[in-house]
Amino acid sequence: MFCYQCEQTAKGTGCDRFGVCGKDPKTAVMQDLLIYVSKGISMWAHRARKLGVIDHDADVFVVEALFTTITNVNFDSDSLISMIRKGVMIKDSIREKYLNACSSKGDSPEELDGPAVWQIPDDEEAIEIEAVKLSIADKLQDPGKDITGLEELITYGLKGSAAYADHAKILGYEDDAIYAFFHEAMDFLTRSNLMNDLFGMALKVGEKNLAVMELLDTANTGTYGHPEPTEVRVTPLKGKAIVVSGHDLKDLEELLKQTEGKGINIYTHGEMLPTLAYPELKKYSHLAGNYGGAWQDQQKEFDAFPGAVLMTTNCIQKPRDSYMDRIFTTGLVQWPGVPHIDDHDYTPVIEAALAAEGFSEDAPEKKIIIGFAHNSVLSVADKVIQAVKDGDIRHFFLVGGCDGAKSGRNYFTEIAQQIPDDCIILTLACGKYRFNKLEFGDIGGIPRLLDMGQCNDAYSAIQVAVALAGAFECGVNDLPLSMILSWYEQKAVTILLSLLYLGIKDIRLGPTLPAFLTPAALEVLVEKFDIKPTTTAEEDLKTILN
Ligand code: SF4
Ligand code: SF3
Repeated sequence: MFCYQCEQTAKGTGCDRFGVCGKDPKTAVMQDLLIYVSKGISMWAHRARKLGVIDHDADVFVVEALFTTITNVNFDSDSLISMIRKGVMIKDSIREKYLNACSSKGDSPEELDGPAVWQIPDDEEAIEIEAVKLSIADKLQDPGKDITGLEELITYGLKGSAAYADHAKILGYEDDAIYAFFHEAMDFLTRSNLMNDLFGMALKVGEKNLAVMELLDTANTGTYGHPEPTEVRVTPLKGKAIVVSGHDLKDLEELLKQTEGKGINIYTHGEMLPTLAYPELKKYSHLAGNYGGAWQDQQKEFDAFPGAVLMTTNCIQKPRDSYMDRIFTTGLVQWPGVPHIDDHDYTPVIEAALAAEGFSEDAPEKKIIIGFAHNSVLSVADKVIQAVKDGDIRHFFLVGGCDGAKSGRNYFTEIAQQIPDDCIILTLACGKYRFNKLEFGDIGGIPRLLDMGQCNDAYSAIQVAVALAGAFECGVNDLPLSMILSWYEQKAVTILLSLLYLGIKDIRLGPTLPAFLTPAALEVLVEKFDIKPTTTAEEDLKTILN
């Protein structure tokens, strides 16, 4: 196996024996093979589309396959093999449709090879041998590290976008142009490309991801209303309990409906925290608050949680035996031996919660304020703009992104703490748990810490930045705004590509730079976008504010 798609990759270079995340070699190569098969589907789907043939199964499969291979989503090689088998059938079917469309138009079909014609061996051992042959490890030799790194940058960006497209689809929001782009980009990756073209495509992924994040924003706000500033409890209440982690709002809603009146409190965890600010979700009185912090703390937190645990989307870690009988996955998340909930039937989760002890007493009350997505922030834009003009607000910092286990991530707590009192901190995604329970006070009634939501709510941050630039009649790069991003997995990659597509410069990225970007690729990013690694909180603040 070889995998270097996330920030915690072994030795900062690549996991080659076993994933630091817990991914075993078989799962790793099956994930690579799933991407390979998806490229085959896209090669045909991209060409078929040009002839007016759209295959929704092919569209959805490629998006789900990309999402499935994101860090900490699917650790179950058997389920991956089933997906690969299904993918090969979809590939053959879209190929047939393309050939038929060509013949009815009197066109001669293109002859494709590689992933387009790959066939799956019958027995599992042979599949594994093929998977090893087609994995990333081989590509590092030919076409080499520079090109492979950029191809992977594009692939990881697509993976991140696919997660957002999947969430939107679950709420009934789809966009054909977005599906078309996934196929176009996956097809592009099957060709030999020059570095410049690869950079161009990476920025195009960023551009299209803006459309995907907008679609998801429309899906979330269209279904559950606009998040509103909301005080939420971050300590548990006495009683039976279920904690829900991940990004999928629909899963939470269905669980809330099914637990109504059952005497079970529902808690959010990790990236589910922002849901407590959506009108159509917070109306449920048994949505009691948030429990715990970011994903990497789950093992000790779920261990101590006296109820059932539901993992929607990423990020799951190896469950401890202590809660193996009360943890469940849903959506594309899978862990071998963990029951998977299909079709939103949460009966087993509810039964496990009722069988568990529950909290024996109320913990001391502690609350934080969340819900500062674009609608809430822009509704007080006049006040914010005036405060900047009056010199009451000196600078805005966007400190957000993923969290992770590395000790270098203390940087993000330190910088949030050291940002001067006349500055506003915008935050989003799970990286905020490094500081979101600290006191930051306010500037003339505007809270100094504005939690904009999940990672996909980077869309909100961009909306706010663009609106501020409009009000001050300048470009986003001329605003008193600095972006300090923490990355861990591939959704952070796609957000970074979106920011680069928008021409945003001077982004500080940490705690380490991606292993898949070689010095040659980094040189281009530094030259074009002035992207910088984080240093120390003191040093970076000094440079930014001087
Ligand atoms: Fe290693 Fe990250 Fe890949 Fe897991 S996802 S195998 S930790 S690089
Ligand atoms: Fe966090 Fe996984 Fe990336 Fe949605 S939950 S940001 S790491």
